[in-house]
Amino acid sequence: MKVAIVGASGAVGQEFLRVLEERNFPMDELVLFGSARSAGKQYDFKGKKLTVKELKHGDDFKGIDIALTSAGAGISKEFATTITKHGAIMIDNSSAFRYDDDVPLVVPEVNPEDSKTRPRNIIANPNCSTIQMVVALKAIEDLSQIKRVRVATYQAASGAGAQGIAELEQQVKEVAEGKEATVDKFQYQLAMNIIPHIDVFLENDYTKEEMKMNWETKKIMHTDAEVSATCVRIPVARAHSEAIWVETEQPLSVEQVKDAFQKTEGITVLDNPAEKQYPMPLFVSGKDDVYVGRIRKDITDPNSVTFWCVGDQIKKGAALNAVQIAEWLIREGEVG
Ligand code: 11C
Repeated sequence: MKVAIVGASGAVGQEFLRVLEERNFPMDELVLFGSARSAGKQYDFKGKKLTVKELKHGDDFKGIDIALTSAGAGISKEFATTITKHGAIMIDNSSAFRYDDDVPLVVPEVNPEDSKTRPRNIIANPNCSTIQMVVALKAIEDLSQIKRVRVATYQAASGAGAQGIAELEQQVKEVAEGKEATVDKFQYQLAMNIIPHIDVFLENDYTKEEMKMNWETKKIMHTDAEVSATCVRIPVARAHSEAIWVETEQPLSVEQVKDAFQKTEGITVLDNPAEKQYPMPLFVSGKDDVYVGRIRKDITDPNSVTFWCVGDQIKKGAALNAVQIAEWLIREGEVG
């Protein structure tokens, strides 16, 4: 088993290295690719130094079984053929192919079987805010069909990559020192602020990030249920939080929903308000699971429940989900 990481120097690329090592991913060789700027950089993996090779058109992917790619949609589109032409399966973290009918969009806890039909040898990893939500929604959908979802997100700076985290850290220092904050990656100063604007605005006045949650949930869960999202950037480093309201065909009790969450692999329930126990980004950062809490009936509608959901954006929201897809492919004999 030979694995490649494309975009090895980025926040997700670096997390791929950590996740593969942490999970002792079954492989014989790992090859790192990056831009001309990253080429030559060295990273530790299992006690060895690996050097980043420049991503070029050619035959460098001959012999690669799985390529984990996270270098932006433009690079994914430009290099997809180069990466897959010798048989490598490309598990792509960008938005380049998510809405293509011939590319499965996969969250292993929800629709792993979709990975089997991949005519272009590409599997897309969903947007981070969608991934953590659908892991929780699947547990509810298995109890009663979901009719509609409303969600407000509280998204970390890491969604804008390593530079997003660095900018937030710099702004926090600048603000503490009474200086003007440096603004580059985000639309406004994020420290001491929140910004209700992620990605571009579309014709329906939702942002693309908000519509991704709608489009991707439908594709992953094979549902017509509409998702109405408001996506907000908050001054947190690397875990996204979401307040989610779910309307189901049949009314569900809090106990039913909690029990379903508890039985779902990949979910940790942290829900004891009396003891001030609920998920928070500070404590979920670096964790594999999606954490849920504040589970309660929606007082506006007997057929709705509402809960709070937190997941590490770089881990389950990106690198870990892609690696779990790869692990599933190996388990099912789809590769190797
Ligand atoms: C954010 N969700 O938090 C975005 C980052 O489509 O993969 C991931 C964008 C994507 O800014």
